[in-house]
Amino acid sequence: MKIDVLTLFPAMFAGPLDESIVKRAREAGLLDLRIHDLRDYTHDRHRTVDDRPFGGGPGMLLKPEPIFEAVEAIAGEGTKVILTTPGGRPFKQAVARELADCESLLIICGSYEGVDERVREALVDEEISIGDYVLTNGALPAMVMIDAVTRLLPGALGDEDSAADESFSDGLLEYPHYTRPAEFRGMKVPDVLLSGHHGEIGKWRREQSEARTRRTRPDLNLDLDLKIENDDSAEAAS
Ligand code: 21W
Repeated sequence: MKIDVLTLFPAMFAGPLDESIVKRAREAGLLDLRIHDLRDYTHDRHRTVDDRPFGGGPGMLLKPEPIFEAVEAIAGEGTKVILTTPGGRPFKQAVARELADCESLLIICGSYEGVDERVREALVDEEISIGDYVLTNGALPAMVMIDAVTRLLPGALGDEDSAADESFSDGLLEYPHYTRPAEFRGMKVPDVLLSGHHGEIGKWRREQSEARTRRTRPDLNLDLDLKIENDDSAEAAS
């Protein structure tokens, strides 16, 4: 997969995408990632990328010319063009899966108060936000999306990581994990985990996952109630 990023802050991308799984995916040729400086697509002495909004008001907008030039130079026929913006579609795991199926993405990082509307109208296929909080620009959101998408590329995760992912796919939060020692500073690992009874261990983990999900993510509860009922009936039937 190819991902191009258009940003005013290319230096922010050095580091997060040169470590861990994303680094490995790039080295393995699974991910071809290229960071482009929007200022390289200006022609004036001051490398101007922003201007004041028609109609007045505070703040500056990204002007259309450099973005149009950059997208026309970088994007191919089948490239999906994404704009990071606080008003975009919420980024969820399902969105990451959709994007991971694309051959080529171009992520335009929003900045300042926004971009000239003609960029959206003519260039952008999809606007995405990573959550309801205010950041300074779209560089971190771009990195978050790249990280989430990259680990979904076939071959990006080692076998152990892939297996661990399965336990998330039932929509519950993770149960508590322990490793050695069995007692640490007076804190004991729950007996059931040392018992060797795999049926009991599975039941305990399920209960812990459900309790945690109810406590910290009550917004997921509608789904959870249905799931628990369905799982119970499935177990009873088998
Ligand atoms: C912050 C840009 C605020 C524009 C109403 C009208 C990209 C982001 C960003 C930023 C404004 C994402 C205003 C989660 C984020 C991003 C910078 C709006 C004032 N209000 N996901 N105009 N959070 N943020 N400016 O901040 O570009 S994805």
